[in-house]
Amino acid sequence: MSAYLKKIETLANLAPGSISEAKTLEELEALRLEYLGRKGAVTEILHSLAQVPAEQRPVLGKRANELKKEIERLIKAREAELENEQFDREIARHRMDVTLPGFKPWIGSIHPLNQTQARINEIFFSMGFSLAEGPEVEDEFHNFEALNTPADHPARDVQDTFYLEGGLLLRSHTSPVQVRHMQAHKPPVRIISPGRVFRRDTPDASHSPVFHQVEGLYVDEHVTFGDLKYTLEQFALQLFGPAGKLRFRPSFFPFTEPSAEVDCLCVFCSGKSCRVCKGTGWLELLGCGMVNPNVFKAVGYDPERWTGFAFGLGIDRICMLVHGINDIRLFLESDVNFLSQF
Ligand code: 2U9
Repeated sequence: MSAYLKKIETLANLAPGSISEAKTLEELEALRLEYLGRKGAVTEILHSLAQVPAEQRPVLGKRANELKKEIERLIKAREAELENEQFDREIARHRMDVTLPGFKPWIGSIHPLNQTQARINEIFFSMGFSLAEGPEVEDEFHNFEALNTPADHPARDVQDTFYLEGGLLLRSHTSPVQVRHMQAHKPPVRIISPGRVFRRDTPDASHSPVFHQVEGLYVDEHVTFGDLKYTLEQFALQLFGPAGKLRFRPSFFPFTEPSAEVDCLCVFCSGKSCRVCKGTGWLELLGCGMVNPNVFKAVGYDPERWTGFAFGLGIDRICMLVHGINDIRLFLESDVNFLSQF
């Protein structure tokens, strides 16, 4: 065998092993240069073909070219393998476990008081009432005077009301909204006024200096206590379902005469007596009555022609009843753990 052919066969034996052992693309590139580069072993063999006797050149030249092609093919194949391995490693590095529990997106919720207020509004809207709103800072006329609550009435005590400078105060109920509405509109009137009210109470589980009311007012000719009863009974049925049975007890408010406090049959024990109704079988729901003629006089309505009923309820209290919440202060604490339950 000629020395030339020996060189070719030595390379042909060596190259496949060394190429398949290349561990990285860099190592492979070094091998490519070693065999096929400008000064590479295969290139040198091809160059030195000129020194081979002319009659052997076609056979040896063919064999040398085959070797070159074979090495090129092996390098290409190994390159593809190494690239695949690198790709697999990348994938493994970024792999995620799709069986892991996902992150729950943080979604806000509507405050329970707003939910309860929206529900109460909806019920009265369905009965033809519309919304009336007014300022939280009021004067003594609209908060007390016009509501037949004279200057010596205990409700006007500084112990009960937040007084501001200049004869102003934080409204202690939403009734002044109705007073303003009547001053601005002729009867008939069919409004509800939900909103925030303020009283100087020491906070505890059932008292808060800031709480929420919905009051209602219905004024027309020939309005009776029967209309009031029916309206509130329908309200209770819509709010609590068939369990919403009412009981009216005589009471007193300066702005209504006659007046009543209204209890709902306990929705937790159906009147059998339980912890929520404190053994009475009844839950206090709201206060109401026929609008006192003095209130009509104060807003310029003729009390001989117009009659009306009014009612007031605490949204916080109803919301606590509906959801079994035992502390009114939770509504103002902005505790996400509490709020996100609703
Ligand atoms: C006008 C005339 C009369 C509104 C009324 C009540 C009875 C009542 C309480 C319920 C629980 C307040 O939030 S609470 O503490 N309210 O008992 N409110 S009658 O009477 C009015 C309102 C406006 C012009």
